[in-house]
Amino acid sequence: MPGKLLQNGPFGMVLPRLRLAEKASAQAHAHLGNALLSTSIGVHPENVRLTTIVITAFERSPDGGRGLARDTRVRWALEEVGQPYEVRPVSFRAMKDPAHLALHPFGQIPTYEEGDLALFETGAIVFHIAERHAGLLPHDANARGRAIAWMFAALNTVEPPILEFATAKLLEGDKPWTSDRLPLVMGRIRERLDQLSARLGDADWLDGMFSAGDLMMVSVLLRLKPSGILNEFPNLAVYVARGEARPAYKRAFDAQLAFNTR
Ligand code: GTB
Repeated sequence: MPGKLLQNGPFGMVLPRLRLAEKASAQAHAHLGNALLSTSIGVHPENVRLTTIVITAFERSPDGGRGLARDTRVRWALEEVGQPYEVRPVSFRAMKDPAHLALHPFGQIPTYEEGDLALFETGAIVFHIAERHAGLLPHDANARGRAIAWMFAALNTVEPPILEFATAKLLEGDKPWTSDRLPLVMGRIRERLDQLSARLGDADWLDGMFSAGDLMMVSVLLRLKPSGILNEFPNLAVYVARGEARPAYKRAFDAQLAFNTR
């Protein structure tokens, strides 16, 4: 169910997609053992939507559609829970305009609009989606708490050195200190990957069933794929591949690729 370039009126594309939402919801309920009631047609009331979800994405992602921009993780979350969405492209210039700054104080993508709710920050957006729809957070309160902890770990503990690497290499690659700095940054990444690898062991996912914690962790680790460093940690490389193999990820990836090559 690829995200759609915004071109419909307020309720466009929503109802025809209910069948997919219904299927995803049923799968999610079976998957996580969610005890919430379903309607007679199998759609949980939470998943019946009359408001279109609209996210923003780069008008043209600098990665040309390799899925590294952060709208991909939001698309993935929406695909996992079977929620249709539309995508509004934003140019680099428009990102700093007052209209976009009203949605995102730091002038970035992605943003998320749903009726009168507007969100920024992918952590908050994915958490919101996971809270509202079955499929990304376990029903058991403790397991849910641990899944949320993994979301924070991905964003607060694992992603920072990865971003430092991207900054050192892409933005400051020509600076005189880069050759000294890069090995230090790589060392910090390796330390985190080593710890993560030890915790994951030979499990499929970080804590039982696939959750929003895995979605966020895989999304963060994907940024390292081109560097080859993930291959030093075979269980993490397989973990990332397992995430990429999920049908919802594939749909999200394909949608952002189509969007960036339209
Ligand atoms: N903490 C915020 C969140 O998680 O939502 C960070 C959002 C963010 O960094 N957005 C970036 C952005 O809008 C796009 S995703 N940048 C424009 C700006 O700041 O002016 C980061 C990104 C961009 C490009 C690639 N790429 O081409 O490989 C990968 C990731």
